[in-house]
Amino acid sequence: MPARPHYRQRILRLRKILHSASTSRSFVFLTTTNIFVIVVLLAFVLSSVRTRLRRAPVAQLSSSSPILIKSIKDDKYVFNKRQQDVRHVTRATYTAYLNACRGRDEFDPVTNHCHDWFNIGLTTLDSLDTLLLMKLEKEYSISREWAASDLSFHKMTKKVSGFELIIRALAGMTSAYALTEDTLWRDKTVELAELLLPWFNVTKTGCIPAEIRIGQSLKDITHDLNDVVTSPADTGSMQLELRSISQLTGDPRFADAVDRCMETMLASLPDEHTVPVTFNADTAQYSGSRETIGGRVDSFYEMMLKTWIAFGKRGNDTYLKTAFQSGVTRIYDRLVGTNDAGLVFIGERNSLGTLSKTMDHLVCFFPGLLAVASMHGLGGGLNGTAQSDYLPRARALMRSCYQMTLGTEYGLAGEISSFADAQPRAREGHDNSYLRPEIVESLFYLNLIDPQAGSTYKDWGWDMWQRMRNASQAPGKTDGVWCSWSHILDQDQMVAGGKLHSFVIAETFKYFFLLFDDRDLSQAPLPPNEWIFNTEAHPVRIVA
Ligand code: DMJ
Repeated sequence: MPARPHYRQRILRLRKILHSASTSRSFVFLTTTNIFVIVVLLAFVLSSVRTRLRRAPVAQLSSSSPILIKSIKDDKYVFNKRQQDVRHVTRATYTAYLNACRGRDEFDPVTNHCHDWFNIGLTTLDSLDTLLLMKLEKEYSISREWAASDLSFHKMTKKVSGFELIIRALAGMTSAYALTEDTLWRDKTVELAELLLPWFNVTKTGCIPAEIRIGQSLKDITHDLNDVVTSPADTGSMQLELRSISQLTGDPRFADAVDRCMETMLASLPDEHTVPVTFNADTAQYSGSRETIGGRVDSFYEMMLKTWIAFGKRGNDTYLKTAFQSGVTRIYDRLVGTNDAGLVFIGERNSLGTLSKTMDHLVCFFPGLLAVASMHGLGGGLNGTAQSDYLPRARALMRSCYQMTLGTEYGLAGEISSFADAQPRAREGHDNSYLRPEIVESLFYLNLIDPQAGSTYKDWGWDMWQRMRNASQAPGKTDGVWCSWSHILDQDQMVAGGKLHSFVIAETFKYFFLLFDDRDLSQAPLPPNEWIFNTEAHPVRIVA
């Protein structure tokens, strides 16, 4: 740092004096003024060093940081034909987004309309690691350039979902940093995490409210407390992400905040049922008699297990493992049914206690999660054969989820499928396809983890992909640009379009691409014994 101009002359004078002091005994010439100048200079230097330490690297990497040192370019593996097709579709869809809506959150591939809810180019932040894994270098570097020059979190002027911001944007950037070690992503990650942190201090439990305003001063934040009514998924699924920031920076505040919330949430869980759908972040009370592991609850279960695994299954985290295991027991006691064809489903129990004969697309993350749990020794481990063991349960659910895609000609499962008949089919009124990831996500895990997998799950995935490939093409667009669909039960009624959710590239395409990889568990990129994917498919390295 250059000395301020008005100090220059004094410094020169001091130099002269010190020089003559070294050659003669003229040290006595150090006058009071000069001593004063030295003190001021020292104070100035010290304070600027302190300011630097305060501003900078929160981002100093702790020595145990689980950073992947891997140049994706050096990876010699050649993508096979199936992967190349997924890559082609990803490139086409992402390019259509860039052309129509670069810098905007999401887009409709049919109309080219842009949608904003965060105002931070969400699709870009959510897609980074997919682009890297697929070596879509041009698309990645356009995205990086945009982020370096235009990404500003202060453009988030409206209330936004803290959960979605964390699982998609924050985690997207953290993973991009883990894969590239590009400090742009580290700095942006830390900047956003700092803006999020005050929101863990506004409720009585220390849990983040459902909706937050980024960049608002803490004084104003307290006016938004009607957002304390939230859901277990929204509030209790960010431990992995925030702990990772502490791992990255060596600063424990992020982990402390989210751990405190999670401990409260688990300590207040009601005994008899599965996790209720509503959580009050002020009173720590759960409410709602509907029972489900679909929306509002899903990732709460997922993150108990994944956080326990990601941070080395340490003793202090045993509460997460135990909560997950008793959650699985409750789910099987309360929500599991079998249809006439013997297909197992996880339905919903309503306030009268009746179990629906349905399964949500969102629920199909669960077979994959059970497989991960068994790989880490839970529920009978990889050799479990008992009915209540996790891997046999995962296989049975996986079959049902795959069957949900066979209910229409197109390989598209609806938001909710009915299991009232032998063949599950999208339920009327819920027969929309947003190209969600959960079924292929579970296929990806089962394929790598299940010792009995053979080619079954890959074959199912390929069958799904081909049928989706025929059905999902956006009308009038370049080959490979996919879009959402509604009314998928009836070919004549099907309507293309609506916003393409950022999770399609972040998750659906990524999981297909990884499922089709020919390498086995020991060689696989991002194998599930070394990496944990957050609920939006962003990889986090497991701490050994
Ligand atoms: C994703 O944003 C995440 O997987 C989330 O946990 C729930 N659902 C969507 C995709 O369906």
